[in-house]
Amino acid sequence: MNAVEGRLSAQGKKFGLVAARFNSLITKELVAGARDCLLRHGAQDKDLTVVWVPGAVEIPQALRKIQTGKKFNALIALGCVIRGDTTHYDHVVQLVTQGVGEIADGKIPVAFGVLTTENLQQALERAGSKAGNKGWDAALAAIEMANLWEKL
Ligand code: INI
Repeated sequence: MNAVEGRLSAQGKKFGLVAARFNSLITKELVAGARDCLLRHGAQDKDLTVVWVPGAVEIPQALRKIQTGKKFNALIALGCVIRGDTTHYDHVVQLVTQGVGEIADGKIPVAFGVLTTENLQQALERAGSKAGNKGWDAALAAIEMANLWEKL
Protein backbone atom coordinates (compact mmCIF):
# COMPACT_ATOMS: atom_id res chain seq x y z
CA MET A 1 0.00 0.00 0.00
CA ASN A 2 1.31 3.45 -0.83
CA ALA A 3 1.12 5.94 1.99
CA VAL A 4 1.27 9.66 1.38
CA GLU A 5 1.74 12.16 4.17
CA GLY A 6 3.06 15.64 4.71
CA ARG A 7 6.33 16.43 6.45
CA LEU A 8 6.41 18.85 9.35
CA SER A 9 8.65 21.44 7.73
CA ALA A 10 7.57 25.04 7.21
CA GLN A 11 10.84 25.97 5.50
CA GLY A 12 10.31 28.12 2.42
CA LYS A 13 6.54 28.13 2.87
CA LYS A 14 4.19 31.08 3.18
CA PHE A 15 1.30 31.13 5.61
CA GLY A 16 -1.69 33.43 5.87
CA LEU A 17 -3.27 33.76 9.31
CA VAL A 18 -6.73 35.28 9.63
CA ALA A 19 -7.48 36.26 13.22
CA ALA A 20 -10.52 37.78 14.86
CA ARG A 21 -10.04 40.79 17.12
CA PHE A 22 -13.13 39.85 19.16
CA ASN A 23 -11.95 38.26 22.43
CA SER A 24 -8.47 39.51 21.59
CA LEU A 25 -7.21 38.53 25.03
CA ILE A 26 -7.45 34.98 23.68
CA THR A 27 -6.90 35.44 19.95
CA LYS A 28 -3.61 37.32 20.43
CA GLU A 29 -2.35 34.22 22.24
CA LEU A 30 -3.60 31.96 19.44
CA VAL A 31 -1.72 34.09 16.90
CA ALA A 32 1.40 34.01 19.08
CA GLY A 33 1.12 30.23 19.39
CA ALA A 34 0.66 29.76 15.66
CA ARG A 35 3.62 32.03 14.89
CA ASP A 36 5.81 30.20 17.39
CA CYS A 37 4.94 26.85 15.82
CA LEU A 38 5.60 28.07 12.27
CA LEU A 39 8.95 29.65 13.18
CA ARG A 40 10.07 26.59 15.17
CA HIS A 41 9.33 24.42 12.13
CA GLY A 42 11.50 26.51 9.84
CA ALA A 43 9.26 29.28 8.49
CA GLN A 44 10.64 32.79 8.19
CA ASP A 45 8.80 35.66 9.85
CA LYS A 46 8.71 37.59 6.57
CA ASP A 47 6.68 34.74 5.06
CA LEU A 48 3.94 35.00 7.69
CA THR A 49 1.03 37.40 7.27
CA VAL A 50 -1.67 37.97 9.83
CA VAL A 51 -4.91 39.58 8.69
CA TRP A 52 -7.04 40.91 11.56
CA VAL A 53 -10.82 40.97 11.16
CA PRO A 54 -13.48 42.27 13.59
CA GLY A 55 -14.94 38.93 14.66
CA ALA A 56 -15.21 35.25 13.85
CA VAL A 57 -18.05 35.92 11.38
CA GLU A 58 -15.63 37.88 9.20
CA ILE A 59 -12.94 35.16 9.17
CA PRO A 60 -14.33 33.26 6.14
CA GLN A 61 -14.70 36.47 4.16
CA ALA A 62 -11.03 37.40 4.63
CA LEU A 63 -9.92 33.81 4.01
CA ARG A 64 -11.73 33.82 0.68
CA LYS A 65 -10.19 37.15 -0.30
CA ILE A 66 -6.60 36.10 0.44
CA GLN A 67 -7.13 32.62 -0.97
CA THR A 68 -7.72 34.08 -4.42
CA GLY A 69 -4.38 35.92 -4.24
CA LYS A 70 -2.58 32.52 -4.38
CA LYS A 71 0.28 33.88 -2.26
CA PHE A 72 0.13 31.29 0.49
CA ASN A 73 0.85 27.57 0.90
CA ALA A 74 -1.73 27.30 3.68
CA LEU A 75 -4.17 29.43 5.63
CA ILE A 76 -4.96 29.36 9.34
CA ALA A 77 -8.23 30.59 10.86
CA LEU A 78 -7.91 31.85 14.43
CA GLY A 79 -10.77 33.06 16.58
CA CYS A 80 -12.61 32.60 19.83
CA VAL A 81 -16.35 32.37 20.28
CA ILE A 82 -17.56 32.27 23.88
CA ARG A 83 -21.15 31.40 24.77
CA GLY A 84 -23.23 34.22 26.22
CA ASP A 85 -26.78 34.55 27.54
CA THR A 86 -28.49 34.52 24.14
CA THR A 87 -28.43 32.32 21.03
CA HIS A 88 -25.98 34.69 19.32
CA TYR A 89 -23.13 32.25 19.99
CA ASP A 90 -24.83 29.54 17.94
CA HIS A 91 -25.19 31.82 14.94
CA VAL A 92 -21.58 33.01 15.10
CA VAL A 93 -20.31 29.42 15.41
CA GLN A 94 -22.52 28.30 12.53
CA LEU A 95 -21.31 31.12 10.27
CA VAL A 96 -17.61 30.62 11.00
CA THR A 97 -17.59 26.81 10.85
CA GLN A 98 -19.68 26.58 7.71
CA GLY A 99 -17.82 29.50 6.11
CA VAL A 100 -14.36 28.05 6.76
CA GLY A 101 -15.58 24.64 5.60
CA GLU A 102 -16.73 26.09 2.28
CA ILE A 103 -13.38 27.79 1.72
CA ALA A 104 -11.47 24.59 2.46
CA ASP A 105 -12.45 23.26 -0.94
CA GLY A 106 -9.12 21.76 -1.90
CA LYS A 107 -7.37 24.74 -3.46
CA ILE A 108 -5.25 25.76 -0.47
CA PRO A 109 -5.24 23.92 2.87
CA VAL A 110 -7.09 25.76 5.59
CA ALA A 111 -6.51 24.91 9.27
CA PHE A 112 -9.22 25.62 11.83
CA GLY A 113 -8.05 27.23 15.04
CA VAL A 114 -11.30 28.78 16.18
CA LEU A 115 -12.18 28.09 19.80
CA THR A 116 -15.85 27.57 20.62
CA THR A 117 -16.17 27.50 24.40
CA GLU A 118 -18.77 27.67 27.14
CA ASN A 119 -16.86 30.30 29.09
CA LEU A 120 -13.69 32.40 29.31
CA GLN A 121 -11.98 29.83 31.53
CA GLN A 122 -12.20 27.14 28.83
CA ALA A 123 -10.84 29.60 26.29
CA LEU A 124 -7.91 30.58 28.50
CA GLU A 125 -7.07 26.92 29.01
CA ARG A 126 -6.80 26.47 25.22
CA ALA A 127 -4.81 29.63 24.54
CA GLY A 128 -1.51 28.76 26.13
CA SER A 129 -2.25 27.13 29.46
CA LYS A 130 -3.35 23.69 30.64
CA ALA A 131 -4.97 22.50 27.40
CA GLY A 132 -2.12 23.80 25.24
CA ASN A 133 -2.47 26.41 22.53
CA LYS A 134 -4.94 25.65 19.74
CA GLY A 135 -3.27 28.24 17.54
CA TRP A 136 -0.07 26.20 17.78
CA ASP A 137 -2.01 23.01 16.94
CA ALA A 138 -3.73 24.60 13.94
CA ALA A 139 -0.38 25.86 12.62
CA LEU A 140 1.09 22.35 12.87
CA ALA A 141 -1.84 20.99 10.86
CA ALA A 142 -1.30 23.76 8.29
CA ILE A 143 2.39 22.82 7.95
CA GLU A 144 1.57 19.15 7.40
CA MET A 145 -1.13 19.97 4.87
CA ALA A 146 1.08 22.45 2.97
CA ASN A 147 3.65 19.67 2.53
CA LEU A 148 0.99 17.10 1.66
CA TRP A 149 -0.35 19.39 -1.08
CA GLU A 150 3.02 19.23 -2.83
CA LYS A 151 2.84 15.44 -2.96
CA LEU A 152 -0.73 14.98 -4.13
N1 INI B 1 -17.26 37.25 17.46
C1 INI B 1 -16.27 36.46 17.95
O1 INI B 1 -15.23 36.30 17.31
N2 INI B 1 -16.46 35.81 19.13
C2 INI B 1 -17.61 35.92 19.86
O2 INI B 1 -17.69 35.33 20.96
C3 INI B 1 -18.63 36.76 19.38
N3 INI B 1 -19.86 36.93 20.11
O3 INI B 1 -20.11 36.13 21.03
O4 INI B 1 -20.65 37.78 19.84
C4 INI B 1 -18.43 37.44 18.15
N4 INI B 1 -19.36 38.26 17.63
C5 INI B 1 -19.07 39.21 16.58
C6 INI B 1 -19.21 38.62 15.20
O5 INI B 1 -18.16 37.71 14.92
C7 INI B 1 -19.17 39.70 14.11
O6 INI B 1 -17.93 40.38 14.16
C8 INI B 1 -20.31 40.72 14.25
O7 INI B 1 -21.55 40.08 14.31
C9 INI B 1 -20.32 41.69 13.05
O8 INI B 1 -20.53 40.98 11.84
